[in-house]
Amino acid sequence: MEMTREIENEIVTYLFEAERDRREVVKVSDKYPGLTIEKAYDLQEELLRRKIATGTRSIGYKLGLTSKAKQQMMGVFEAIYGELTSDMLALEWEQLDFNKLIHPKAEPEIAFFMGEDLKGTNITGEDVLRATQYVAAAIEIIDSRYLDFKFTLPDVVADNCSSAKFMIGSKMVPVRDVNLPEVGIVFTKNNEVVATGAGAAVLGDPAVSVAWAVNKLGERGLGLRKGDVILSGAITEAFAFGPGDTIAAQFTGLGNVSFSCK
Ligand code: 0L1
Ligand code: MG
Repeated sequence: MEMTREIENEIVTYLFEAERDRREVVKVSDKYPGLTIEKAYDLQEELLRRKIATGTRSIGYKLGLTSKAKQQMMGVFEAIYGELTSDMLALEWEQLDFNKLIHPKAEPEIAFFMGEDLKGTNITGEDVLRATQYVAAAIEIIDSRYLDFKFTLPDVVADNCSSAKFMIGSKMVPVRDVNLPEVGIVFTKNNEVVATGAGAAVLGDPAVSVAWAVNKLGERGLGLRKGDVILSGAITEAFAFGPGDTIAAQFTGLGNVSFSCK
């Protein structure tokens, strides 16, 4: 079936309302099996325009499926990217409200803060390091709008890569002061270690991961802007949490970041 403008609008409304109403929905590809990745990125951009019309701001991007384990699990060979908006930024000292989410999971990531614009289709990890001002510890909360977190690659891209919330630790570190692949991380839930990892879990080097996103954005005429925040992609698997849980991540050289859920 041809993906007409009308169908595109219908899908964007479906995903926008599922997120707004905190509702799990049947994945888009069940009704539109011909949905391609490229078309899914068009839908993601349109979803962002809808959100911006409600008053939120675009503040950067996030990477998804950056670990070999997650790519293998989904049978894909490529990462994906989604959009970060100002309403997604959660504060460490405010409890996260479970009632405003569907079935959230938390994962530790490294946040990049851009000191310069960066755009192109041949960008390297070294270019990313040159354009980055600071890096910081981060936790991303993913919350797929699809039933049971089950989807195809185009589905998850259209759903803005399951993005929901993120929080950033208070320590901003100049990017040249840290060896990103070697950053060690201990992830805990209610003071129990649930996973450990290293920055290298993100496509071998988190800066290479960000470069991948810049090149992908470049193919669509987009790029990073000075002041943008970029989440590198998860260093460990994601863990489900609920009311009463506290999640924390300790990063060597980048400090800690944590939140609790009510
Ligand atoms: O941030 C992520 O890695 C999520 C990407 C989408 C896949 C998922 O929801 O697990
Ligand atoms: Mg993530």
